[in-house]
Amino acid sequence: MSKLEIFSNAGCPYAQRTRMVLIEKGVEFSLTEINLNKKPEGWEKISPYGKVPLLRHDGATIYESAIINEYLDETFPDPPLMPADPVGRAQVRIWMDYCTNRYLPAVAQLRANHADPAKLQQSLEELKELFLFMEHEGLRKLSSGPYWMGELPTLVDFQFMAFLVRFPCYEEVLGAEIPAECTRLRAWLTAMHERPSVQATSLDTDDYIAAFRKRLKSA
Ligand SMILES: N[C@@H](CCC(=O)N[C@@H](CS)C(=O)NCC(=O)O)C(=O)O
Repeated sequence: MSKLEIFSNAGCPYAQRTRMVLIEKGVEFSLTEINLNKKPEGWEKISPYGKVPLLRHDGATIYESAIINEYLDETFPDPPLMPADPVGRAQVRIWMDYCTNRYLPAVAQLRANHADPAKLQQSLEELKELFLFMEHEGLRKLSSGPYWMGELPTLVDFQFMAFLVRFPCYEEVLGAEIPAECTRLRAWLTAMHERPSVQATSLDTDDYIAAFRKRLKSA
């Protein structure tokens, strides 16, 4: 098998997405840990955006985590992480887009408003609406679980999970919560936490929380 090389950072959720998919695929790879506070000399020549994750494979350089993950799924089709039917694949992409363009901006708003109680409350309400939408328009309509699209995980599960493993930061520090009526979402989270790929790539929750507090202080 030709060599797969991933440039990563242990604390980066985007890199975690890709490491989870590599583990799910069971492919061999070498990992180079990049210190993002002191990037190695010549890094800009390796990574066009200066970011992790970045994959090198067969002489190609692939970057942007969601694109890397689709590349990995096409290159190593077993086990498949995309549904076989075009509608299913479209649904996966709709919810991956939701993660990037709706969920992530909502948690960014929470962080930005953390010091203003009224604005924080408003951001918490907005996040709650997003979770309810994920529950009712996504999970409940698409499958009976345990994963987003049914009995087997697909790319959308890893897309979200890299961020949901960090959700305890928002619960503990900012008082966010996944509404009790989001039973499918909660069961999804439990199922995802049990996957070896998630366990192998996640840090300790206390470490996430400590890093989060530091990040808010320096914001
Ligand atoms: N959209 C990118 C985001 C990647 C990203 O923001 N990576 C961060 C670490 S979590 C990074 O490398 N930051 C370094 C920098 O921007 O200089 C992806 O999905 O891969």
